[in-house]
Amino acid sequence: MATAHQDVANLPAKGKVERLIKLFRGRERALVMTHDNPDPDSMAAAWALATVLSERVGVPSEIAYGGIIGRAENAAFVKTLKIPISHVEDVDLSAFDLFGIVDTQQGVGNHALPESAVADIVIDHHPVREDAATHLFGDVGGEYGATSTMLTEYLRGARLEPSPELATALYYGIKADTRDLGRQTRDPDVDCYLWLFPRIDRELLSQIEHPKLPVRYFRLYHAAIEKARIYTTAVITDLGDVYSPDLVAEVSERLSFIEDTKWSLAFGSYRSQLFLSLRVSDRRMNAGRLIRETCEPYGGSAGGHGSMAGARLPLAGRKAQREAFKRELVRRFKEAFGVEGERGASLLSDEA
Ligand SMILES: [Mn+2]
Repeated sequence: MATAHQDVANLPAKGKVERLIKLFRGRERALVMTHDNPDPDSMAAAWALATVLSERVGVPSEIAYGGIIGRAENAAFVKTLKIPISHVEDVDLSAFDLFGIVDTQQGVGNHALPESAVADIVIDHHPVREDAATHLFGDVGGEYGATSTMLTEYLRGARLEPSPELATALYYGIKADTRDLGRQTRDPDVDCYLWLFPRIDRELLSQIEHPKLPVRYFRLYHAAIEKARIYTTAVITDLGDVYSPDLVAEVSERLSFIEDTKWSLAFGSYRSQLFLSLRVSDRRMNAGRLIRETCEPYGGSAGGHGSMAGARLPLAGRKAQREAFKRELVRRFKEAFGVEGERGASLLSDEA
């Protein structure tokens, strides 16, 4: 049986926009939500969807996020492009009669939409995690390296010319999610990237890509390198407390470049939650599945795809209990990486 999301996903972009108009014209006010601790792909996609809803569907739309925007590049992204995004705590949810979420799905749990509210619109490039047929409009999965690519197609289907700021946001969203079109990149990503390029503001882009960094950023990196352990093909590092959860992914990504490693795991705590980020450079492995299976028994939420994945888990108890919990997690991951029993070596000593 074809589900609603397959229906929509198979339509050309113009048909998707027409479907949005058919379903939602006449609604009063829309709120589009990113995933928590949003990355540029998520924010650009939300902004573009709000633009389509406002300009073509005729529903005034706003965008919001949960968690924090911590990475310097992401903070610069919001500031430089003047992205009109609010924190969900500053938003009166009862003022909206249309809800969308992008770059995640309702059941994944890493978004601030209350459980009582069902998203009317879900647009996400990650593999389908739930029956999107429960949403009036679900465009999920497909051949996309970024949700920003999907929304660029919507703009093109709607014949909407993006502002230089929105074009730059989408361009950077695609660039960041696909690591400069080198990771999980499909034809539509390249096509939209090229379509956006003449429309972006290159000076703004440069400001976003090369931001000033706070001192604590370098301290965090210092700790990350000091604590990293190398096990034959894996590197694992415990960041302790982090000042922003999205730095965990950044460190995991950076350490994944260490030669001869194919697994990189970083974790750090922020406000009684443990954030984990996994990078896998072996195409036969699936980071998303592995992190879900490994973290499942501990509650929280997990998600991702082939080469990158993340999870967050509740951290309870005293320091000793938390440390024991982290050791248990490391043991499980080492087993999954095939390096169980190895003592590992410090990244800073010659034995590594
Ligand atoms: Mn994405």
